[in-house]
Amino acid sequence: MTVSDPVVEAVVATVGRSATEIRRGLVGRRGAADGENPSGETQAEADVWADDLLAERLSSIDGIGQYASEERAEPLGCGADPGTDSSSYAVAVDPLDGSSNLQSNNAMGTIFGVYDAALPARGETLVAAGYVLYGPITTMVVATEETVTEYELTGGERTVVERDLAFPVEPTVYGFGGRVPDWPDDFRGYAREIEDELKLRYGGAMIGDVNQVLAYGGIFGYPGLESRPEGKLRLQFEGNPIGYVVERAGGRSSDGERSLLSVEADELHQRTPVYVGNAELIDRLESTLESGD
Ligand code: AHM
Ligand code: MG
Repeated sequence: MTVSDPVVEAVVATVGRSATEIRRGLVGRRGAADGENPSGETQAEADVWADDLLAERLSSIDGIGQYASEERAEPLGCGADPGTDSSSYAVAVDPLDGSSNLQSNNAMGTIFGVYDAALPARGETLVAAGYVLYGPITTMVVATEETVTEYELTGGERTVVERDLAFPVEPTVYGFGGRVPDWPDDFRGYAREIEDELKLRYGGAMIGDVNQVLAYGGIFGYPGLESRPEGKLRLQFEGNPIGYVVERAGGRSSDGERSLLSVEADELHQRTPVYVGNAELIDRLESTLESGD
């Protein structure tokens, strides 16, 4: 099943084909690279390598005017400016989400968002978003204006495993990032309630954790912390694309007050608290944070 917009289809096909190579290329690249990313985090060799590979391929697609990633300070201009040319899109990528899991050999992902605007941009300008999950099987979830589809990836080919992916009605699992003593009191109160209702599943890679929430129903969150109120995850590369996928699948996303897709984008690497999951759980979270209980 292909995506109807040819530029989006080219992005999806490129990420899908590259994923098999990225997975193979992780062997021997688990160590730290010399530099830090623009968020001040240590980069793994694999982060830098996957970014270079995706930059080269995605920036050569006709109709892509900007390539931006968590691993590079500025967007790469590679065609007509998506801010002024309506036939040009920008693509934002987290080449290896959860790359600290390389050390322990746990799940990781690749995230992408296709924006009909110059970056940084609000999530409302996304025309498609998705992610690859490097689990026991390599899968890809793609959300467009029309639908959400899950594929299995083998040898560069993508095979549909689920059409019209939708949130399970009954929530089952939850995962919250950050250390409990660093959580603000109101979020801690909410988390205590959730602990009594759902089962903990947290693996340290947002894509692995969000994919479980999509499969079983529930909530994933990386809250604003006492030590860092803006949280850890980045709006352009993580919050927006995942918010788009979750909302297209019938769930809700939030920064604690509003949909992630309506958060104002001021800086390319800006961070945001991220909450995604079944709508009623996100509604409840927003009411709790609003009342400060
Ligand atoms: P990364 O994209 O640089 O690897 O960082 C983001 C990751 C997310 O995948 C995950 O939700 C979070 O960081 C885990 O952080 P923590 O180790 O604080 O639980
Ligand atoms: Mg990430």
